[in-house]
Amino acid sequence: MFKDNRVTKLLGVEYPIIQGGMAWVADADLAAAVSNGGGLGIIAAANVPPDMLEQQILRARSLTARPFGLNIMLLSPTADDAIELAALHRVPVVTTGAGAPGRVIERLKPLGTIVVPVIASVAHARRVEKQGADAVVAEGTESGGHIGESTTMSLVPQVVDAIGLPVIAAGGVADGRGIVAAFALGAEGVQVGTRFVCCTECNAHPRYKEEIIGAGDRSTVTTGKRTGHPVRCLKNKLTHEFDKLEERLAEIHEFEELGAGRLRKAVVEGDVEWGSVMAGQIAGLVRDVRPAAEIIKGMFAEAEEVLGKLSSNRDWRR
Ligand code: TUI
Repeated sequence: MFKDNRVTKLLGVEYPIIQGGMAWVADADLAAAVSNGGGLGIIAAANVPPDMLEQQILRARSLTARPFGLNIMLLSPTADDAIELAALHRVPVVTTGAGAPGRVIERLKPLGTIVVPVIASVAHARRVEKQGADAVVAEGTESGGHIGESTTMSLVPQVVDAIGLPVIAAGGVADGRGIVAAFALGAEGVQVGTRFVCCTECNAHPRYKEEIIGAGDRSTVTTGKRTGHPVRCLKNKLTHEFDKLEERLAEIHEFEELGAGRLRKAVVEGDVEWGSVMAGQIAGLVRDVRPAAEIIKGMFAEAEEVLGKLSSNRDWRR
């Protein structure tokens, strides 16, 4: 049911699942593991200096013969360098986040690159369709990191009805039930972030993974709402400080100063108290660290099982 649709054809993958372009987390090792597992692995360009990003692209090529992608965070000061590296190395797929991807589409589409913007509203979905995007990731507010306001449940069907492009659902998907739910809303693929942080091949600090495994349904919080760039992460001492800024209606620069370097602190140094432990609301469902290929196979096997039980009216709960 899930393995042959517009998304698998477009991306040249076995399963319609792509890995979120998680800054500091999504390196060549993680991307290659996801691609080798039959999904689309993604290298995150945000915060990576151009020479290191080039090394990451070459490393991914050496670790997998399958397609992989590059995520370009449009607010990043090195976004234009990342676009040029994607062009130079003919990276098959580029996803974009946190902004308007017009310049990415203009530069890369003529080279045959598949461009898949991450969007958080119907208006933005319509705009990128007109600009020539190949598909969109509709990202609900359940997601980790920088988020929009709509939930996956309400965003996905509205985007599906508004555009003709394939829609990939993101936010709140970490198992087979989430895949079935996304497809029921009209999505033809899923983007998964938080679940892939807890895979064997992910180089995030072990304490980062442990925090996600220890999380429950109410463990995340949205920080920086006042800045216009809200970010979802696990509650800790840092988010408590952000709450205080929010309460006293602090200036934007105070948020920026408190937030500087915090994601690196969590992912690389493992400082899960004072670092920014970005994760989605579905963190509470993640219970173990397993190889990426196993996660992907398990998710789609469960999706088939759930679908079979739903259509035969049997109790599908575990
Ligand atoms: O980009 C993301 N998620 C991210 S980026 C990121 S890196 C970061 N590091 C430190 C502080 C803040 C961020 C962590 N997580 N997701 C894709 C996404 N894009 N979500 C929402 C949007 C979005 C928002 C507004 C896309 C477009 C947009 O406006 C477009 C327009 O045309 O105005």
